[in-house]
Amino acid sequence: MKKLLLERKEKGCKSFFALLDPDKPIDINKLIPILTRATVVLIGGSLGVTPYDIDDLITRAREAGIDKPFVLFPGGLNNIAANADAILYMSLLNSLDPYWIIGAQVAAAPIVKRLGLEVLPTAYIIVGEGGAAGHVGRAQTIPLDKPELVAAYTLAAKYLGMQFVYLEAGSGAHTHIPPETVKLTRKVVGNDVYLIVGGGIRDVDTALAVLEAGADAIVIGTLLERQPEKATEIVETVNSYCSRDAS
Ligand code: 1GP
Repeated sequence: MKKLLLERKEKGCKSFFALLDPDKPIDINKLIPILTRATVVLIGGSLGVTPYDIDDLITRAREAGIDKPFVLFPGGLNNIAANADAILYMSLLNSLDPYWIIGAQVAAAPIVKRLGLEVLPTAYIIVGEGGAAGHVGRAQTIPLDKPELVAAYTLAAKYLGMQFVYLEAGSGAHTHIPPETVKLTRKVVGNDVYLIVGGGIRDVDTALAVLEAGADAIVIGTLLERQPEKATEIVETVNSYCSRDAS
């Protein structure tokens, strides 16, 4: 999984993470055009999700022919499930509660080991509204007009050895992470951090702006069910990046 993402980055390709929240109604068949084009399928949610829901969803998706890596995006210990391939092993760096910085990770570690999940060491940084993740994770969210703080957190993550950094505006956020923030962050940390950006991305232009500013991957959740045709347009744009660079 990690290899797949880093190889794509190396080639100048961008990646599309399709996020499924098992707490919301999901019609897998309707999502097939998007999920078959996605780089990975993220699964998780802040509320109301059990490992059984996640395992069931992965089984249904595989039965529907979705042959993709399924990666846990855990909203808590209740999101660790055996059928997944890998886990974003996240520390919410700007939480005010040590539980979300290291407590949950200690409790999760033996379970992750027992299940044999591939681990992607990930800093999770919440910016702006923050949504349910910000509330549940007791984040001191970074103001949208303070890109230098986002860059400083990301640099700290890099110095702590975290290879992946997820900049989160919150699911369904009215304002996504500004491309200028991504650009400054990329400039400050260099190219060796894998930058994932999500929350409130709803159209091709925004997706492109965020990717061109330096994100390696974007996460799309809300749009999948609400406007699948728009999500399909975005995934196609993301996937055209490799060919665009080659031309
Ligand atoms: C949420 O970043 C993800 O954790 C995706 O956000 O639902 O707004 O696409 P959206």
